[in-house]
Amino acid sequence: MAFINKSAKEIQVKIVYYGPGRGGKTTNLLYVNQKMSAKFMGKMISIDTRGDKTLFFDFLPLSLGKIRGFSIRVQLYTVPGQVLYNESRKMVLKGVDGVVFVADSMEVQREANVESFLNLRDNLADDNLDLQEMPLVLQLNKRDLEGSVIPVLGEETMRDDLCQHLKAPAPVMGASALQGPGVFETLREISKITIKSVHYKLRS
Ligand SMILES: Nc1nc2c(ncn2[C@@H]2O[C@H](COP(=O)(O)OP(=O)(O)OP(=O)(O)O)[C@@H](O)[C@H]2O)c(=O)[nH]1
Ligand SMILES: [Mg+2]
Repeated sequence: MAFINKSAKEIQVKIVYYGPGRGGKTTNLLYVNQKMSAKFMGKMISIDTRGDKTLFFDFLPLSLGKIRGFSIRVQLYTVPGQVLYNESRKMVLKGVDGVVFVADSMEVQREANVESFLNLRDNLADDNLDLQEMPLVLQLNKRDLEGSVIPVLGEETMRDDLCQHLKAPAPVMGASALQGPGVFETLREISKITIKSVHYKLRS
């Protein structure tokens, strides 16, 4: 839930990285944690992981400077993508202000991407939130696999698979969370549209 402290001049927003299991949500946060200057970051916390599977969530708090005199604090969370852990996903989603949907470019994950996107929509609806109104960035991750032996989905196909469930298209970012391209672009975009939306909501 966005939090504005007018006397301390601080705005805090919650951004959740959502998507199918092994799609690269945790890898996004690890990359940010590795590359961002420590003075803009708190400690990254991973609650309950098994191998590279998140069982509950990861958390990374960031300070992104000031807008109109207000300090901007952004809390990044990841959900566990494995189908089994829906209750944990619902818990992590509570009070979300913006979502990065991390889709997996591997062809074998085509259905899992769509299933996870519809699961996001349903879990938001259970909390009286509407996916159509949620600040959202679609990240097409693992683009580094293009040209490798692993069959990869075309960006258009992935975009269409997801955007057919949206009334208005969302920003789409190709990325490789493992190598870095697209990670900060995604973070910048989701931060921008989330803060804009929170600001707008609080004014009206
Ligand atoms: N080639 C490639 N591998 C990636 C990329 N991003 C993540 N991976 C790999 O995919 C595997 C799963 O990544 P995670 O970040 O743990 O995936 P997750 O979405 O957090 O998975 P859950 O926690 O189970 O939901 C790891 O072995 C990563 O190294 C990428 O951009 N390219
Ligand atoms: Mg994870």
